[in-house]
Amino acid sequence: MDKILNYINGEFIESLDKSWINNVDPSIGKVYSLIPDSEDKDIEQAVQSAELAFDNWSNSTIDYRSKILNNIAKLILTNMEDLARAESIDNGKPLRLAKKIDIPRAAKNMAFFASAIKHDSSESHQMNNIAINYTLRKPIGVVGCISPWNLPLYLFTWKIAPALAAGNTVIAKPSEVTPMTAYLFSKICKEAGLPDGVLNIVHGYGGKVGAAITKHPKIKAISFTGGTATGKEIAKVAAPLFKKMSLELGGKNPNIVFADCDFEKAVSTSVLSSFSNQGQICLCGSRIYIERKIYDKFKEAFLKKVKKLVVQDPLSESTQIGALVSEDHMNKVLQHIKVAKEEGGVILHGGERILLSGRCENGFFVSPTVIEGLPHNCRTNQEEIFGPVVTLSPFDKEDEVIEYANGTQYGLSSTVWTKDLAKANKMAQELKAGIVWINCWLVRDLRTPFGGVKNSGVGREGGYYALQFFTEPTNVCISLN
Ligand code: TXE
Repeated sequence: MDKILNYINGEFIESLDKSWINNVDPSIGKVYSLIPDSEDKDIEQAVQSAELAFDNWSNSTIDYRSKILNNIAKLILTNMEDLARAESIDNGKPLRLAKKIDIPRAAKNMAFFASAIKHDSSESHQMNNIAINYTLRKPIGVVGCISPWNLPLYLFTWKIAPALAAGNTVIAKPSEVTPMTAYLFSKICKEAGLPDGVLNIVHGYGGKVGAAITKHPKIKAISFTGGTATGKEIAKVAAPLFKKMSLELGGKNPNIVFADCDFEKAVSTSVLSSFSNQGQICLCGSRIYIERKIYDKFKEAFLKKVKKLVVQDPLSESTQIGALVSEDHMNKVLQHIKVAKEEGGVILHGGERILLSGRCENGFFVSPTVIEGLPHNCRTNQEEIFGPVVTLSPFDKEDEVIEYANGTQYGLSSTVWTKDLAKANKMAQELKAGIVWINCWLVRDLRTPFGGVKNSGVGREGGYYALQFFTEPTNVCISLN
């Protein structure tokens, strides 16, 4: 049985208690590896090594840090096949998706911030002949990065790259549900020449290791992606300790389709925004609002494509829908479908677990599910399901659909389909969301601000926003007299 190890002070070690957690392959429903069941004392060990490494790393040149991050990016691409296969086995996502999206984006995250740090700058403010101010931006110190299971290496590196580029040392925790690529990444970092102690990866349960990171007095900033409920827990602990927090939380994103849209593109992209990664992307458009006059036409065309989606062994090249990430999560999604039926929803397609034959006979597969006939304020349209489940609802007027779209606790992303760009820009003004895609979905420029409003989070990741988060500004004012 493979044993995943912590990466602390450049060493690959077990937890101090030498206890283990089972790691399950969701496509076959069986334990296939073990991860360290770490706790506070393992975090203490990691913080000590991060503290020791901080001076040299933070005082290193930008070119040096950039070179190391680029070495890591190149090694991720060199190890693409192994990393993609590991990600597919650990998460249940199609291997094709891991190869096309997850692993290339992890490399891109490292390369992007290797470049961004070389082009970063800070401002000065002149007070005529009285004084000149300049802003110093210094690394914070030891920072914590906690990431979820849906896009494991993609979101893990999305936090670690800017933290390291800015000169911080890092205590990082991947989800205990999908730890494998974080472990392989730690070996890549060692091979890339990252100095010992600069990055420390500690595996284990969120309530133990994640909580230990959040409360540790020497970890001065927390960058977290995960559920809104967990985000609240983290904020409760970190806020009184005056830690900086970046919280990327849940979403319940509206996908708004007007009659004057590019119909074919709206339908085909909506299939992707509904079911990519088994609907386990915080940016998925799980509430589809369709202008009434094309409702039936859209429903028919959408269902025709959904029915063709291949739910299969994630390692098979033809698979479009893989396994959900765990048995617990599958049961959570199936429970949401049960609630939808109780609320009066009509299941147009799917709605049940799929039992495959052969290798994946015990895997956690759920059919892509399409539901109509629900009011916008029911639980199914209010709560994040985070699985292959979408609802279809008609609307008549713009102000009506704006009210529906904004009518949840979340505000992460929205998608709008219309050829009338004046209308689209008016919608973007009125939608309460951190990201609005117009006639596209998941088109990502890493320089842009990434994050949500309301219960979808606090702060923004991406580009200089991330480098600002991982540094503290000091204003220096020099008299000119
Ligand atoms: O997230 P969790 P999970 C949503 C989605 C999903 C729900 C839970 O609804 O069902 O969140 O998913 C660590 N202190 N999203 O279980 O529990 C945990 O170990 C510190 C949306 O993955 O929030 C893991 O490493 N850390 C999201 C990380 O937090 C704690 C993507 C995320 O775990 C902790 C994923 C604690 N008390 C899920 N408890 C998005 N916006 O992309 C857990 N953790």
